[in-house]
Amino acid sequence: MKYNFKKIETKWQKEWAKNKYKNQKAQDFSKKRKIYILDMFPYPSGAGLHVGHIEGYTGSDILSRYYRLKGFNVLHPIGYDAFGLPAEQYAIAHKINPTQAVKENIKNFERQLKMMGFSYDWSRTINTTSPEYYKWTQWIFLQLYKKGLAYESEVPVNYCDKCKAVLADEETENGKCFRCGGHVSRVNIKQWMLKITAYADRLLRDLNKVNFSENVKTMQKNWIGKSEGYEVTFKVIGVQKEIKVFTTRLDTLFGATYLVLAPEHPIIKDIVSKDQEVKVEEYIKKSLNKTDFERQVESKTKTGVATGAFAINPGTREHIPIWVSDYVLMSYGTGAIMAVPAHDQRDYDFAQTFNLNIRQVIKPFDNTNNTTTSPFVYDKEGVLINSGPFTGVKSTIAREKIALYVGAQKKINYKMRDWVFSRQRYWGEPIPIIKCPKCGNVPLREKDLPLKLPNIKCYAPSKGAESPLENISSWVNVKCPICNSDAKRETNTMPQWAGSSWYFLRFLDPKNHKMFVSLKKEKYWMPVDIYIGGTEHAVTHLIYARFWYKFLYDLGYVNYPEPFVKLINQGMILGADHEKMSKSLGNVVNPDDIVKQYGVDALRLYEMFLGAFNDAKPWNTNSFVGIERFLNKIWNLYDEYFNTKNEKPHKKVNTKKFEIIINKTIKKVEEDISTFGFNTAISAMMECLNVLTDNDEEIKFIPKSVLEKFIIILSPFAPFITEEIWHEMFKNKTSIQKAVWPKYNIKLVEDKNIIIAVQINGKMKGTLQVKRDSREQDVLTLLNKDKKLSGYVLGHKIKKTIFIPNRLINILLE
Ligand code: ANZ
Ligand code: ZN
Repeated sequence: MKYNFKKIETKWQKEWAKNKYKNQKAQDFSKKRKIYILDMFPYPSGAGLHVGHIEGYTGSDILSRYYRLKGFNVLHPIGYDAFGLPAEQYAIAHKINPTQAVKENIKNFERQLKMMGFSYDWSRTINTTSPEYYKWTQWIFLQLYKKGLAYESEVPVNYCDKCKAVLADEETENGKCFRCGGHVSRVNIKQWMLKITAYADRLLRDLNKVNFSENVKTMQKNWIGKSEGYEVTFKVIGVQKEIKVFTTRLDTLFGATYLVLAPEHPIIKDIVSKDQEVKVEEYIKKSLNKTDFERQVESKTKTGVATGAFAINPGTREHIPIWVSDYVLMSYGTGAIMAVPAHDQRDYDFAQTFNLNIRQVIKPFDNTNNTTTSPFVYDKEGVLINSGPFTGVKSTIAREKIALYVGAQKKINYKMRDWVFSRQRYWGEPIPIIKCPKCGNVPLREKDLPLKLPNIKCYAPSKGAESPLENISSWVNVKCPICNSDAKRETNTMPQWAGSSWYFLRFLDPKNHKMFVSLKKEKYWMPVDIYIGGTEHAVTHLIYARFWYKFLYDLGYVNYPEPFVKLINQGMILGADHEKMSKSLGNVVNPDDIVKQYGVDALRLYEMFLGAFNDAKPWNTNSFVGIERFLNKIWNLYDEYFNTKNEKPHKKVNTKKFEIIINKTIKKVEEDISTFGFNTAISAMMECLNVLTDNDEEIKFIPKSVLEKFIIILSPFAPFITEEIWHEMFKNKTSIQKAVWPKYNIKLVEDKNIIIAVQINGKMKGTLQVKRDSREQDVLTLLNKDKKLSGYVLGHKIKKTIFIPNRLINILLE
């Protein structure tokens, strides 16, 4: 009989909905041990769930179901991150309101998530675009504002000259507008900023407190980009001006043969010589249209222009030329560098292009001859040469000595910039600020939150560097809450990342009207024990969320220094062609189609069996055959056992092998789940099933408890078929979600003989195979029989032995 997944899965989908998913509800303050298992909540796009979502969500669902069976109080919530550009673009394209579009998309997502049997606590669902939710996003913004961590600043943005509109980075392609192909230039506009740099050091340091992959930690470290060096001052000749540079290699000062300023550097106009003025101006104009990213692209040919001015190298006292080049960024350090072409590749390329002086001042430790001309840029540590009083000093030591000599200051710089927190868009959280001509920026009173988005007809980006909200005069024009004069609302909205920076806290207390989360519930549930999602959020979201959480911690609203204890990254599921799934390649797999053809359990098992959880892996429809066979075999086994009448003739069957395999499998599945080895857990269950079904004659003699245990350990992976068997064959009245994870019998699992280590005087000398739980005396007897090992002891007196059963014996000789 073939397993009828369609009928059975539909039945349980309805049944679970009917009892309001009560078995997956998390209990606040339960005495049971808590575990918070969090998915990165989805962006509800029009396309519905992607097979990549299903991969991560199945993994977290297996964990959640497993820990419930283990007796934990599991919190496993889901919600929707629905503000942002894609929803707005979808709404513009389909000529519907974004609110409406989001509503429809969420409905579809929820249908699919429930179809998949994901055991979320559905009573805690949130949606970042609902006013009850974004009230608190706005509230957190106000706290940041009050602490001086939200401020306004002129910042360059992408601006399409043709559309006359501000573009997000992802709306530009190679310096062209994605909509009209027009030229994109950089213009400065006033933007809201969040001072995330104030947390740079803690965001870096506290990476020690969390269990993220090395890969993610490195990405975060690089993004924060801590750099320790010195600031040195160079005097400009002929004018009363100084140029400060930031360098990590002050030891190379005697090799600094010119200075370079970023084109935006304000000092340029004060120092440029008459004859270079026009050239310099032209160069500056050209480079201002490039983004910082384009300017940093490594290329051998550097561009630049001389200012005609000179500075004094404070080490050598030489006069060195001052240049302007866009490979120096205004946004880092001081916007000026001392160039050391012998020891820095970019400086070397620049010096080559413009025929500037190159002087070697560091030689490698192992290089004895004093080569002053080197074709290679030597950028490592070494010993100083050509450096006056510092010649012969090690580079690492020379830095401090030279700093004293020239009066340079120690300085720490970060690559990380403050977070640009405003968008000239409709579909985001309104920023709760009123702009009063007399009082300046006035924050809304907390009792006036949420500040709702007005319903408008046209939410396309407006012409000019303004938000479409600018045109809604009834919304924009207000009285100042302080002085009652005519004032205007801030019309920029928050970026896509705002709502996701704290959503994991709202799940703990989603209906609280007084606070974003109660301190007590926060204390009970946080931190998130396991966070699962793709690496595409390794920086951005994961840094923003850590930043907001630390900020709330400093204000005393949350209880821990870090929000996420452990982060697990699922690997990307590629198309069958090994390419990233995309509409344009036509290799996208629709989960609804798969479910129709093979069923939910099959899709869940298939995705988990495809490969290691964190590896990238291509889709391969052929492998469904094996999964289908597995499910049918399970069904037939239980059907045969429970539903066939004809007892087999009585012959002696040794059931010990069934006991052994089920105990081994329980142990293996348990270990694999706790290390996210879902694919190997499934293999182990397949092997177990093979043993159980090996001989048709014997099926009737399998102990019922073995079959029961098997169905329980399979249930986190395949919740539908197991629930059906649990009810219809084992005749249970409650859900398999209420079952208890079976304990394995260690005696049946472990092999009788084990290997222990043998040490003589604390040094490892070999190993011995002994019976499990052997006593010290037995081990010594065996050791004396061993040819090699007995040799170490023979003729010596034993002073003492240290014996750790099943692990080690250490013999100390006199
Ligand atoms: C002299 C020097 C000699 C440097 C040498 C390096 C090697 P990180 O580690 O990234 O902080 N630099 C400083 N400010 C810059 C800016 N605004 N734009 C472009 N480059 C800048 O790198 C610090 C080094 O990058 C600094 O140390 C400076 O070059 C350059 F053998 O100074 B160095
Ligand atoms: Zn006012």
